[in-house]
Amino acid sequence: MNSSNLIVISNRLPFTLKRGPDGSLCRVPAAGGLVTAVAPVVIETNGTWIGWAGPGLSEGELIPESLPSDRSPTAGLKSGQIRPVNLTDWEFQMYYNGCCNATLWPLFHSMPDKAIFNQTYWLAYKTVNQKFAQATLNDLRKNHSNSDTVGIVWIQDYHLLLAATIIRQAASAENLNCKICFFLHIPFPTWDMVKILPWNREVIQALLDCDLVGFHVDDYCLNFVDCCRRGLGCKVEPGTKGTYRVNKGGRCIRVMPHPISIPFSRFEDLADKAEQTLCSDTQVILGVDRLDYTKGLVNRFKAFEILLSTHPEYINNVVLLQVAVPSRTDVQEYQELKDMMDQLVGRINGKFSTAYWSPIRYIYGSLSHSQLAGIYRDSDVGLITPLRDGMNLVAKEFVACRTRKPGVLILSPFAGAGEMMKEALLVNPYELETVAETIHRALQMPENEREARMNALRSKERVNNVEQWMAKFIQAISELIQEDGKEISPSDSLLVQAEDFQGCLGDFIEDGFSLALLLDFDGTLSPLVSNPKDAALPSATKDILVRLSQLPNVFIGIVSGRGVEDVMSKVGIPGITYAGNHGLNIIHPDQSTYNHPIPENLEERTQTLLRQIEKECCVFGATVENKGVIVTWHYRNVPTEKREPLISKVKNMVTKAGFKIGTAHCALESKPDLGWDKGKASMLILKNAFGKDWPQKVRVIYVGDDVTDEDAMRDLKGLGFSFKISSSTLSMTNADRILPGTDSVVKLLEWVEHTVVKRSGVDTEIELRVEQVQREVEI
Ligand code: ADQ
Repeated sequence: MNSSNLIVISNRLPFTLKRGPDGSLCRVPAAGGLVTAVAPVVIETNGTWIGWAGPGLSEGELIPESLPSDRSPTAGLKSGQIRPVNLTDWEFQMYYNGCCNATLWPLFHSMPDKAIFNQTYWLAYKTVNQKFAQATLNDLRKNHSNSDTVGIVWIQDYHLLLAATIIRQAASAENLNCKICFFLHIPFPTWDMVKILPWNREVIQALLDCDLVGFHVDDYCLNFVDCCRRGLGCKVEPGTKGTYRVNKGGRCIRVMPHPISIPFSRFEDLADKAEQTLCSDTQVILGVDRLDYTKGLVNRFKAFEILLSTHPEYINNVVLLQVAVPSRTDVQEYQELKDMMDQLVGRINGKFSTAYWSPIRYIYGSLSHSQLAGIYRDSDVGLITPLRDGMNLVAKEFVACRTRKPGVLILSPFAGAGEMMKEALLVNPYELETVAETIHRALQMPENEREARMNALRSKERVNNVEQWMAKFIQAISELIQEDGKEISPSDSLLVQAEDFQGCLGDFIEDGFSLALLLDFDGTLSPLVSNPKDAALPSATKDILVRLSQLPNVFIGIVSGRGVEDVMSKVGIPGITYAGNHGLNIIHPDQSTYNHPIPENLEERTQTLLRQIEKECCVFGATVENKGVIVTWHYRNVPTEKREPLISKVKNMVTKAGFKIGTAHCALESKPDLGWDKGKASMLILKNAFGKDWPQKVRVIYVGDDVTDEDAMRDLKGLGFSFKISSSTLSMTNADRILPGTDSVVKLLEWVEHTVVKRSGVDTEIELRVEQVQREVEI
């Protein structure tokens, strides 16, 4: 990491803050493995740690320096290296308790029934990701603007899935020298799960705005690259050392399995020094977890109950010691789990307890690492059976602490650790009888087998410790810098390559099908301009549309909000379909027309409204456009500070006159509620051109940039493929893909032309060959 600084972004800072009796703040160090491994590198590279400081820090208050007595890994982190991000109570509630823990956490653990999908949560999540990204950008601007040193931004976990997009867009625009990396601490689920998330595309796209993405194990990498392929149509290739390379927008994103671990020797030391904690007259089965439904505690207790019923010899002789740390106590699912656990413990203890013995000892609380080390060391069986878990560090801590006698580890294969620690007894936590039998096997396991299994586990974990995890990251990032150079490549959203279209449309444009291109005009074919009258079709776009219109089996329709005559004269290509006024008026290639029925006196009412808007609201550069039954008021030229009152005034007039309000780019429209839109018009155009069964005959590509295009994108979903033009990949849309601007539409049209010509070329070749064969047969 020569000439680089490490900038870590995590939901929380690597310590908490406590206010003393005199009102001053002091740091309380966190002792997790991540902090232990990462903090020294942040310190050594004079890097930065960005995170939420907790509710204790007031706005503008400074982070205190560490106390002289602080021996933790973060002690050397100067307060100037820490950028606290402040969250309001509301943000914390919606972003953390809401989106992170009630939406993403259950879904990413493949428990969609527990997930809540809520727009407000999601908006708060975006806002908070924006805050973290801004804090990062401030740091990059200060230290890495046109600089030789690379800022290695390392985003941690599911709280910050969107931050990379915001960072990359600004960094590429401002020439900030950085590489963006991401590490996910929880599982990355299958595409079937991911697509349940209404905002899945934004999430995948944002991860692809990184340079390097790490997951604990290969399974999660495979799930992720599968989502890139199936969700965004990316090309994926195998890389070196078990990595993958995802190609998107001309960039290559490295995806690597990167199993996290623990500071092994620290746990070993703690175990050596820990006091005797457990008495030795009963065998102890140990569970240590945050109280979380993913950790499988209910199943574990039920399996233990089965063990006591099927093997009564354990009554009075075996104890299940469960330590459960209170977690996310504000979230309802967790409160319900707590109640369920209390009842379950009560029921099982009530059923089996004797005068001197109870089967379950249940600690609802946190223990220090040295207390934990003692019980890890002195228990007999580690029972770690999550239903789903990113890695699970407890399994590794248990192994590290077996310094006196081997003990047996029972582990769920649904934890990342299960993929690495094959010498443990692996058991499916959903099969309760099998779990009970596995506990029995562990309790009865001969010493030799215990020793062989535990020795193998310990020697592997000793090497694959968290320091090695950090070293692997540094190695990967150094290789990446060497390969790519230091400069940040532009954001995906600014670059579209032919291969991207091949990925998403390659299979869609099939032989035997015609192709229909339905295209919006302003902002799609022609770049947006301040006066709509000045909009023009660029000559390159026109040339390619003309060529496409002459190809057999290619149909073109222009679907615009402009009046139909207007858009027809702007495009000026004969032999294609034009739909104006959002589809109210259509002119087919044979010059036949469709005009949507309009109620009596509608035009008169519209003209009255038009005059009123003209008189009262066409000030400060605002103009009004008369489109018959649609009136468009443009405020693009109105100074920003003068817009708000005018917009409300126009909205009021439109509603009072009994019309619907439509919003467009710097424009408001008054529309009659005719139950007609670009979607319905598109259907009509396709039916008219190809008949009722058009979906069996034609492949439809729709491209638009406007809110009114969303109707068509929604109606064509599943029947065609749509692109939305938007400068933000984080915008909500019914479209299948987002394209960044009108330039990318030209690339799309070029790709379509190339593909269609190539295919018909191949067809012709085949026909020629068939003819030749037939001639030969005749001779
Ligand atoms: P967690 O879900 O928190 O972490 P885990 O990996 O088991 O799960 O880490 C828990 C940590 O909390 C351990 O270090 C353990 O010692 C500590 N702990 C547990 N119970 C405790 C108790 N009663 N008292 C004190 N400490 C206790 C997330 C993912 C995991 C992933 C880690 C790291 O969900 O899958 O392994 O991040 O990436």
